[in-house]
Amino acid sequence: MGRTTPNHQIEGGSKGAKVGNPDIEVRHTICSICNPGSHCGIDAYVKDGVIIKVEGTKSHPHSAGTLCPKGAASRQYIYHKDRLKTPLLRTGEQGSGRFEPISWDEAMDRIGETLNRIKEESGPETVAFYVGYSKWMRPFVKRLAHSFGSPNYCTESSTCHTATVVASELTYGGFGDPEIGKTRCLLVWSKNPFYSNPSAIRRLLDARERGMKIIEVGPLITPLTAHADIHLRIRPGTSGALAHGMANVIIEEELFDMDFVENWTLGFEEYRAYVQQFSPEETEKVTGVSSRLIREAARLYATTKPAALMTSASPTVHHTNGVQNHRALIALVGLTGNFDREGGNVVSPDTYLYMSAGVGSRQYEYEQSRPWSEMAPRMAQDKYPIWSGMIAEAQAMHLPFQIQNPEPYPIRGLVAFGMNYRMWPGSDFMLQSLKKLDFMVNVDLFMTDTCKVADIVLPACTSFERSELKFYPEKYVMWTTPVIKPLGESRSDADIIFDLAKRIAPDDPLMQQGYEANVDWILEPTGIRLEELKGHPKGMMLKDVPKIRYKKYEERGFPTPSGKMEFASTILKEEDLDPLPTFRESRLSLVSTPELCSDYPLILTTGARLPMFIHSRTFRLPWTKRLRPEPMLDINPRDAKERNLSQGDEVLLSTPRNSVRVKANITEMVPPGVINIFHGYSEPEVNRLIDPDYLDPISGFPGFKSLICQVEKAMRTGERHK
Ligand SMILES: Nc1nc2c(c(=O)[nH]1)N[C@H]1C(S)=C(S)[C@@H](COP(=O)(O)OP(=O)(O)OC[C@H]3O[C@@H](n4cnc5c(=O)[nH]c(N)nc54)[C@H](O)[C@@H]3O)O[C@H]1N2
Ligand SMILES: Nc1nc2c(c(=O)[nH]1)N[C@H]1C(S)=C(S)[C@@H](COP(=O)(O)OP(=O)(O)OC[C@H]3O[C@@H](n4cnc5c(=O)[nH]c(N)nc54)[C@H](O)[C@@H]3O)O[C@H]1N2
Ligand code: SF4
Ligand SMILES: [Mo]
Repeated sequence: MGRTTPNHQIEGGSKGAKVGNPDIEVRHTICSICNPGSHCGIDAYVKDGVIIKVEGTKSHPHSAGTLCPKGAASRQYIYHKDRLKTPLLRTGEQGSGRFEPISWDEAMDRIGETLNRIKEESGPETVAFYVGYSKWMRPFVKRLAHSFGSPNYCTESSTCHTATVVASELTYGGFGDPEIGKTRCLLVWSKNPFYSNPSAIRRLLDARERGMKIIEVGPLITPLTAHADIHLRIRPGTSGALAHGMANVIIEEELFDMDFVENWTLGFEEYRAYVQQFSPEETEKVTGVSSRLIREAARLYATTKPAALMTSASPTVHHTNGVQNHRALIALVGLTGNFDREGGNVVSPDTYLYMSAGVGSRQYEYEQSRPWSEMAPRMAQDKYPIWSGMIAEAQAMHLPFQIQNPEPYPIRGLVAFGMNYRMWPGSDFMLQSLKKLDFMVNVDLFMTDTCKVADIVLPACTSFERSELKFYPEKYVMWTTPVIKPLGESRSDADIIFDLAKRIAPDDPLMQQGYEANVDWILEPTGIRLEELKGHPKGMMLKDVPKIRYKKYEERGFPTPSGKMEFASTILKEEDLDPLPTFRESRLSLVSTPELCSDYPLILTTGARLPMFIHSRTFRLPWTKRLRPEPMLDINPRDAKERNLSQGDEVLLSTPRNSVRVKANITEMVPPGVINIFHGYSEPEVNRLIDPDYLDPISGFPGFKSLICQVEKAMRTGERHK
């Protein structure tokens, strides 16, 4: 297949190599359009200060020269006409899009003065700080919020990843990634890395060629399905039941790791008793997966050693029962003795920004510049005590409620970096709430609909125009240097943050020293200095990284209250919640709300990733847009036939809350009875279909992936309006 294994011998210090044409220089950076798990190495061909071509950096140990459709369209992203070029002050009504350019000094002075005034009048907690999907600036925004005195730093991670962290903390005190190169069986539970994490695919397919077995769980057919030995096509929202069905087989047939269970777990007998009701036949009724496949998958996973579980940041926790569902499936890892074992799920603490490179940094210490005890309680801290106890942020899903119902204190000001109000369930409610703020700043690359409600909009630049620190699991580190100057007057988010710090966090001496001094402070335990990194613009391999150790729990126990892996959670019990990973139906489902079935007979799952789009961002780019020019929902041929639909027909997609118009894509990719629609479209705005309080009570995560709906051919007249 011609996949390349990356060359780990990276020459450092090769700065801006010249190519054949002496006017063109090849400079190195990273693409950060998508998630931190990718951030592919980029060779930017620069002529007269303009990028004329991009390629993947072949010697980059993580991405090995590969780029996905989004990264390949980088030039269209960087040079897009909607890029913000100057700071803007709103002069028209909120949403009108009328702004006038102002200078950086004026913008920053106004922001500083207004935030300090709100702090004086109502307390620092009444200013919230927010970061959207971009993650690179988070440590600095978080410290800024805390140094200002506000506990209300929140992020897009209130819908992403952190609920899986809560599930893992409750069960193991932390979790581990699959050791793909060494595992012999990979249980991929609702992840489509071909689309969502392309840089991981090379390793996965290499392992497959060496004989690794693959079990895929998820309702949709994905490119991985073609490589899977078994595909368990569950009804959305029933992961918990399926996991218990597999546990039932593993326990009944004594395929579990008795030694681990006996010595290192709490609550096994209760768990064993509980999963007895999930015989494969009963589980088939709940999940829609045949009892034969449940048995086969359970046996394959439990008897192929070592086996590893690959989970995702969101599809298993985007349910009103998400945390418990996720606990149920990760319990299989301990049950089969694959926790922190070679080729299993190996625990390795994060180095920096969600990436583990085998060394430690001071990121978390850096972010918490003020202890919680010296700040007001976070918004919704009491509503989500478990999530708040484990995640050092405020739950952003509560932001619109806190704005609308200002108890015990209002939110008056908001400083946002890359906010997209459409990612909230009940996005219209979020938009209305933003309009009630006294003052809002949004920093973005583009003039988005969220920017349009802000009082001041600041132009940020892309990863090609800034410097950032990036660690990779291949024990590789980069400090990027800008390959072109920031467009117009746009600036790096970091420059904006440290400029703001001068005005609103004057008492934080470290922040007064500027961006690079702060990065050096974070890096201290790694022994690397920025000065050294600057000499390696292509990045460098880390030296003296300690060898991976397995079964670390044998030395110090599990970091849970009992010191063991907890099938029955001590913390959940203390909070009067089900200690076992109990399976419950989603709040809206054909089973839990049968009275709604005749009007809404279909299951709705939103947000399965598409390879060319990332959330709300890449629709603008001609290359990526051409791959799916119009928004569509996916519907199975059987359901389409029942509705007399043809490919491309306009339909009305309705939930009990709302309806939207969209075109139909008829495909076997979705099973009968399930409708799938991408979440990042501005029109139709899918999240209007979902109630803003359709949330998991433990994590506050939205139930984006199990709802009920109806699809009808759109009528020219007589549409149903709700
Ligand atoms: N191209 C691209 N890449 C992305 C993103 C993007 O927008 N575009 N977003 C990034 C982000 S923020 C995230 S969180 C990740 C997500 O990354 P992934 O989790 O890999 O992506 P998804 O496509 O959301 O979900 C994967 C699979 O979950 C299954 N699934 C859907 N509903 C359910 C359900 O109810 N239960 C279970 N058990 N499975 C279900 C479907 O079969 C689907 O194929 O992707 C990241 N990467
Ligand atoms: N229905 C439904 N809703 C969902 C999901 C789902 O599956 N279904 N998924 C949820 C998940 S998992 C996630 S992660 C969220 C997505 O989270 P969002 O935050 O909505 O993601 P994006 O649209 O990628 O980014 C938001 C903004 O950040 C801007 N931006 C990009 N780079 C930078 C930068 O470097 N600096 C600054 N200042 N701004 C930048 C972009 O231009 C964009 O306007 O959506 C959630 N919402
Ligand atoms: S996978 Fe694509 S979007 Fe993500 S970093 Fe790589 S090239 Fe960029
Ligand atoms: Mo996400």
